[in-house]
Amino acid sequence: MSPNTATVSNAGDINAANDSASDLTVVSCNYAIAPNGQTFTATGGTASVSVMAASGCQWIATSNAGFITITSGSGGTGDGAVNYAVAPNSGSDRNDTITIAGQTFTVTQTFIEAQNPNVALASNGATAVASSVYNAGYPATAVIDGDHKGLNATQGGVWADGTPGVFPDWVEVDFSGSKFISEIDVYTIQDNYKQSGGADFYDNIQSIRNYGV
Ligand SMILES: [Ca+2]
Ligand SMILES: [Ca+2]
Repeated sequence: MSPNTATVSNAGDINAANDSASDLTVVSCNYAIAPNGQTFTATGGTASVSVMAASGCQWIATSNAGFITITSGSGGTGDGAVNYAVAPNSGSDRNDTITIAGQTFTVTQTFIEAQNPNVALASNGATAVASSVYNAGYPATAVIDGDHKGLNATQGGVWADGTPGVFPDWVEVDFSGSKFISEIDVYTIQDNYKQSGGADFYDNIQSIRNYGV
């Protein structure tokens, strides 16, 4: 039978004149799903979609992406549910679909880096400049080397300004593009660093007092 045609007949009736039909009802299957989409974090997870259909109306569900797996309910008749799983996302933000009973269900998944990177590291693309430097042993780049266990830069230590007693001084770190910042840690001279044969350094008087983003 053509999808566009409904035919009723009585092939066993030798008297065609007796065939009759007072009325004819043809049920068309309409489908709906709820919700129409869902967002997942980078860790992924599982969820369910409800399918609403009249009794006797068949439907199927097909994932259109490798990271979306239908775990149960890949097809049914009448009302039903599709359960699916979304894999962890270690790449970039992504979205794709499941086709359910001819409807489009959209899965959106964000990407969050597995670790919280220190975006103020030269190795992560940061750069640093300062208002002045004490000498080449205390460059601005000392604050983006990831090491705060010493005094001068060769020890992993500090930036120091070149204008003693004159304020303000500043050091600026620029990240490699826009970043979401959740935490800022400022390290000063290693706690009460004692210079061999020289002056002691106390971080309560030699430290950055203010910072901002
Ligand atoms: Ca350092
Ligand atoms: Ca100064």
